[in-house]
Amino acid sequence: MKHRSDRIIMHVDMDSFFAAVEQRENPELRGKPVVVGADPKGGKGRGVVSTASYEARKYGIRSGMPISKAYKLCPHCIYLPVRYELYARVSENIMKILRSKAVKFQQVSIDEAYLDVTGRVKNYEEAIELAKEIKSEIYKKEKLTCSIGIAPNKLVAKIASGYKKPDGLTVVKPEDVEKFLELLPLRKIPGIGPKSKEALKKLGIETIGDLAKCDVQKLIPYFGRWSYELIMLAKGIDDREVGERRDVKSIGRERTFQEDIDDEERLKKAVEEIAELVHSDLKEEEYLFRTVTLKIRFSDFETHTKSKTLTSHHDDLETIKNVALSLLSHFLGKKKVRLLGIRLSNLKKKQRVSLDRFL
Ligand code: TTP
Ligand code: MG
Repeated sequence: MKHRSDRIIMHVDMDSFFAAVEQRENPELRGKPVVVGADPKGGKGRGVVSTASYEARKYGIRSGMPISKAYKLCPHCIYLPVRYELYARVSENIMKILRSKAVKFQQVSIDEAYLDVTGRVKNYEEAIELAKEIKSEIYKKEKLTCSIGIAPNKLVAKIASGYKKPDGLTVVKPEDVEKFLELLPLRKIPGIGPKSKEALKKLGIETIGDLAKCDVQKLIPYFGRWSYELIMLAKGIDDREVGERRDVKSIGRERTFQEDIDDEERLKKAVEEIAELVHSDLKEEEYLFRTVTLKIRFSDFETHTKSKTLTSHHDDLETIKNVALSLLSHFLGKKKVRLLGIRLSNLKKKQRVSLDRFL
């Protein structure tokens, strides 16, 4: 099997996210040890730490730790409750920036995402420039720092983003993957927890490098079919695509043009044609929609989406066309367009006349 090392993937992870947002909101908290989580109630509190600022991590406080233990480690730390809605709003702004930089985009949690930037950048040097641009745009707009890993696949990009934190930028080119992973502890590989670690230790395997070199037959009794995968990962081989998680509740089509277009009439015509395709998918699935999203990618790969949610459900082609065209009008006259897409969401299954009632 041939494995791909021709992609350039970024993993972006915000630094001490909840605590950093709190420090941004209240300047008095900056530079101080802040713990976001359950109320410590003078050491008697139940519940856990959501996250701790880097200043608080110096005392050994970590995400998931009982809040009572955190309090013992640092009674004078500043303890704050979780304000999830605030962080979710900030997250949305950040994801919007990240999505606009990627050819393929996948948000994996409230504060991290993968970006496939292959094609948008020609090489790792350009990828580094793009990563710096992302960091400075996030900082300018949201006053928050992030850490970025750049690598030929998701696995290595993820390990790289955590390699130097906070405010890190770690680049692992294809030819450096093996060397980068070799000395790292096994727990850096997602899926290897304390139990697997123990089993591997008995086999004399302590680092990712040991695992990469090991004979798969040795692992089979312990890990079964997963053994092959494990060795692949240790070698830094990972062909998983970066993808917007399939929302089964949406129907979409997109088109990349043979050549970039800036002629308005042609763009409008393309929107109408895509609308027709989406409409026929919609009919096939027997759905009604309430939200129309237009996706546009310019010739420099900058990508935007804009949505409109209607007050009631529809299923007709005219509505799709009209809404999509009005969304398109926001983007006209800017730059040449490389791709257009339409997605329908907020779907509802068409009510079938039940056989009972029919009879
Ligand atoms: P992480 O990215 O794992 O952690 P972090 O952003 O706080 O710190 P780092 O600089 O190491 O990336 O998680 C993102 C947010 O998710 C975190 O700010 C709080 C929340 N979270 C929890 O609520 N509980 C948990 O156990 C973890 C790990 C995270
Ligand atoms: Mg984070």
